[in-house]
Amino acid sequence: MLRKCMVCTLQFSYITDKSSVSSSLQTTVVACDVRLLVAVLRPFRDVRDFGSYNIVKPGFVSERHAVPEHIKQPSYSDTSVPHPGPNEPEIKTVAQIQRMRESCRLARFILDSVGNYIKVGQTTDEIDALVHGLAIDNSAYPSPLNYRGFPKSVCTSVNNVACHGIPDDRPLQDGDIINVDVTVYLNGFHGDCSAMFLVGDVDKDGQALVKATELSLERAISICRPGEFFCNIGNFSIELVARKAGFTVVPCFTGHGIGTYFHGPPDIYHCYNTYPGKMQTGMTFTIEPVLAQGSHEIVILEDGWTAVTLDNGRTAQCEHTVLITDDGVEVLTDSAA
Ligand SMILES: [Co+2]
Repeated sequence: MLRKCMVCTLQFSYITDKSSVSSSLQTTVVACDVRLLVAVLRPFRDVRDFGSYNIVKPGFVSERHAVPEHIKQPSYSDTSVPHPGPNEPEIKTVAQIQRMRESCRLARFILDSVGNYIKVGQTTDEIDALVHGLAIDNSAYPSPLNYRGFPKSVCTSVNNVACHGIPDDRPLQDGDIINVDVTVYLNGFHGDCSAMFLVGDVDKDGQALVKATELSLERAISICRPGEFFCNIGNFSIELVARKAGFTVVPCFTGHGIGTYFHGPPDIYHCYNTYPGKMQTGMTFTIEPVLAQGSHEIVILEDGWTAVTLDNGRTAQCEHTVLITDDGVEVLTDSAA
């Protein structure tokens, strides 16, 4: 989900009114100064620093696929505007949790099925058709379709596309890394997961990026339990793994609460943050870090969705929906679930 990140908020307060920035934030403001300098100098940097891969530009987007009338549709399927979610993180009942399990299991099944077909020459439009067909065949609505106007049934983000890539006619190339993000709406509940796939021979830098991203998600899940602060997902797991591996966390994409709504509270920040609140038994939310090879700065293209890195470095993302349980956490979108 796209949000204005905490880091950007700090930059903004610096530009408009320096005196309003408290002394405790001075270090961050200095860091912003350094980043500004890096941004100015970046055009002189050689893109080959990031390894061997193709820089992706959006292609032709085909017509969206139809959804048969018997499929239960979410609030936004016609209007593109979702009903608001709850104001606070929701504690789910046993019956609601069972529904979440079913939608999450289907999302994972579709993601795994599509992953088996990914190969050089396949277009992301073909991946979209597969995801759409599998959702419909299983009586589910592909959640991204028309969510705030998103034109297709799945997000496919390749190489320098950080998030929310729109499936199009670009054939996958040898050496691409691709994130496929599948969400389905089944029996009134959304289940959401994404994974990275390596296309053909991916260079060492790309492989290391994907590995670190997967590890950061694993670490984040490992700290989840009742009483844990949401902010520690970013502070004590994902940032540490990313930095140790030499990558940056892209702050503007957050995990989110999920249920009868696609996106709701809590916000799950993957970067250093002070987001308030603790996990409680019965909460369901996603964790979906995006790690970048270079700068964390992102540009949204004219289509209003495709988020690319400013420096053309590659990114990787992976995602699970989790349930907080009395003794820890259950990964609802795990392959084995
Ligand atoms: Co998500």
